Amino acid sequence: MKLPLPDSAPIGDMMAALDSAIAADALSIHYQPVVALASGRMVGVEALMRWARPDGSFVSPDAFVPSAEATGRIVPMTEWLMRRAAVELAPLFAQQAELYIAVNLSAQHFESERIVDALDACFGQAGIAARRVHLEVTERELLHNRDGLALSVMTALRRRGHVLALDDFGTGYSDRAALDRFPFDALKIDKSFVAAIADDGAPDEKLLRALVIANARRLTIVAEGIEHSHQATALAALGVGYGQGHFYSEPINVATLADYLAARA
Ligand code: G
Ligand code: G
Ligand code: MN
Repeated sequence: MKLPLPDSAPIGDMMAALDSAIAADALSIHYQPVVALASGRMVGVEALMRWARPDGSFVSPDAFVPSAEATGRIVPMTEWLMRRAAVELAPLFAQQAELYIAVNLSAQHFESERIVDALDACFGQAGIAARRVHLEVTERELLHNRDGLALSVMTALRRRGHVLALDDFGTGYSDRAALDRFPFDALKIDKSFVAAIADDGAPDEKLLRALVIANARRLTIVAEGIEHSHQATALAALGVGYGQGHFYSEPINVATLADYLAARA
């Protein structure tokens, strides 16, 4: 298999290349800081999978995560990510008692209880408490829920102390129904709502509606895709507690993350 493949390569080719990538240790993790909007303090990171081509560029997760999900590889890949992240972050987490990591989960993770023990095996063993491991899931992933299994997996995760966040809020068909059916603690406002904040800080009607929904359920709100200071200011004024985006930091590797934290300590 010749790399790099175009992002539009057929799924079989993509998976064969991905298998070689795993064998060649070409997967890595970038972490995007999440900050408290009022103070600018970093509170956590979102872990984002990266697949490096030999030339140093990255295959977009949008190109390989869907095929990994379709072929079942997302489960071992996520377990690899969790194990690696626990090792990479353990020193930082020991220094900064309040930091959390958010991991993106897929539909398959809600088809068995395997994820509950996998989280403990990866993070618990590394001394990272469950409350410091947040799990992000989109409404799309939960649509596949069969026999109430997703609900029991989520309930088990919460009982262990994990924090559950509904990702990409506002882009699903029935995000509100997902909030009513499943025990979420937090909601991540999709970047399209943040991008729609006008230069004068005026929010879009849809953003206001999303905030009403979140506040009525007392959910923690994290805004995604903050690129400009006026967006951060407007979101903070609207009562949004947390945010992430290029304005604060792009997703970065663990060494850069350590520098970022040191510079802001
Ligand atoms: O940085 P960005 O291009 O990283 O990510 C693109 C998309 O890929 C996002 O929707 C993100 O949630 C998804 N993604 C990144 N890493 C992972 C992962 O480890 N697991 C899953 N399921 N999705 C991921
Ligand atoms: O779908 P999810 O929210 O998990 O994925 C986050 C995605 O958003 C990743 O692809 C990440 O690289 C991207 N991202 C992070 N910060 C910004 C930003 O400020 N602007 C834009 N457009 N994308 C961002
Ligand atoms: Mn996410």
